[in-house]
Amino acid sequence: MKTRAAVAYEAGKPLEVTEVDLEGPKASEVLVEIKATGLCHTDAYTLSGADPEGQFPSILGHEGAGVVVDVGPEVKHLQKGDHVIPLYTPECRECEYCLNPKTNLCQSIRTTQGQGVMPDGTSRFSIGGKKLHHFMGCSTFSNYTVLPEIALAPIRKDAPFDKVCYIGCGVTTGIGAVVNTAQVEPGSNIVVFGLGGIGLNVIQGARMVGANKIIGVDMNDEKKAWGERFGMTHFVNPKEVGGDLVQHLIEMTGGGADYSFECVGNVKLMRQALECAHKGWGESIIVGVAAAGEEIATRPVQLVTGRTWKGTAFGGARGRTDVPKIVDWYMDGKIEIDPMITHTLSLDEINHGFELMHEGKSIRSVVVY
Ligand code: NAD
Ligand code: AHE
Ligand code: ZN
Repeated sequence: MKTRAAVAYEAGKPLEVTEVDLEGPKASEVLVEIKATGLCHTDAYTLSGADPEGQFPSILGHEGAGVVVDVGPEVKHLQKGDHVIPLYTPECRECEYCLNPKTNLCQSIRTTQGQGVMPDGTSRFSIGGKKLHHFMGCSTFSNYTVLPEIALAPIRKDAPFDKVCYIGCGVTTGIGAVVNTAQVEPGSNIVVFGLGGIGLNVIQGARMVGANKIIGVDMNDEKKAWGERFGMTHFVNPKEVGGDLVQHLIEMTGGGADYSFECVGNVKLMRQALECAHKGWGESIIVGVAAAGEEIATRPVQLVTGRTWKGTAFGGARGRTDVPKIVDWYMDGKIEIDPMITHTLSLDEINHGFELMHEGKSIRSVVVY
């Protein structure tokens, strides 16, 4: 079939919206009509050329929601008409990782996913007979896409696609980092570096679990009001801190953060986030994705004296199990999504969405097909 998609032909170049060819689903695969997709900073990161797994030409996008329109042979759990959210972290429920309660990182299709192809090693997308790569196993910047069944979470039919698509990455990553990875206890003091589409969800997750001080750190003063809107209690712009930022945060938290979260992808901030964590027990969670070649550093004594450095992917969530629950949280008013979706665009306007992101003017832009 033909479908409209935004194609990333080359690193650092705008996407080109065009008609592409899409092959139907093979065994254990599902054809999905994507109704809406968010634009995450990770899409911009890969488009920039800094992602060692970046493949070109490709169809980016990994924060979608849509409807099953066809299923391939051997599909067991989904049928036409089901509403779904694509999962860049699938959940096969069979691999060594899925069977270990300590991780959400299903590895059953991770290798081919990173190569930009389906689990059988081929692509379903092409243009003029030339192969286009899939991205993060999702490629939601295409109106229709094919995914393995294990990479789709079924969701309730009354959930609005243009809002719950954000649960496909940003919402789950931020809230999950708090609830699953850090397991923040009520009364904890937390520091969040970067108040974008991920950091604000860390903030609302911290509010949800009853954190005490929720301190947001961002270079953009406009993020102060955004943070406060979702539960931030204090705002710090590093440019306005006279002395050392880490010392300042330690003083604000009365000895250090119980939990800190780096939601930017900057290795210097990762160090500051670790070092503002409380001696003896503070945990720092890396959420941001840093470019190839970047490395983190700290004095080992920071860990010797009881701080823990952790990372999280997709907020530690097991998608097929947890995503439907997060959709319920949204539908029940337990978490907010609507105010964070600052811009709704057509597919033709997708490059404008990336401009808004780079200019710091959006929290989330969503493309509605
Ligand atoms: P975003 O662009 O919406 O937000 C980034 C924020 O960081 C902005 O508010 C910006 O002003 C702020 N910032 C930039 N430099 C700063 C600095 N030096 N000090 C303080 N604040 C600074 O991005 P996003 O969509 O929220 O994504 C954030 C990061 O999380 C990205 O690296 C993205 O790739 C990553 N991410 C990781 C996962 C995961 O599973 N681990 C999932 C989604 C996104
Ligand atoms: N390909 C990148 C890694 C990027 C990365 O860490 N991705 C996160 C999700 S970001 C979503 O917006 C992730 O899921 N990581 C787990 C994994 O298996 O990659 C690089 O730099 O190599
Ligand atoms: Zn993302």
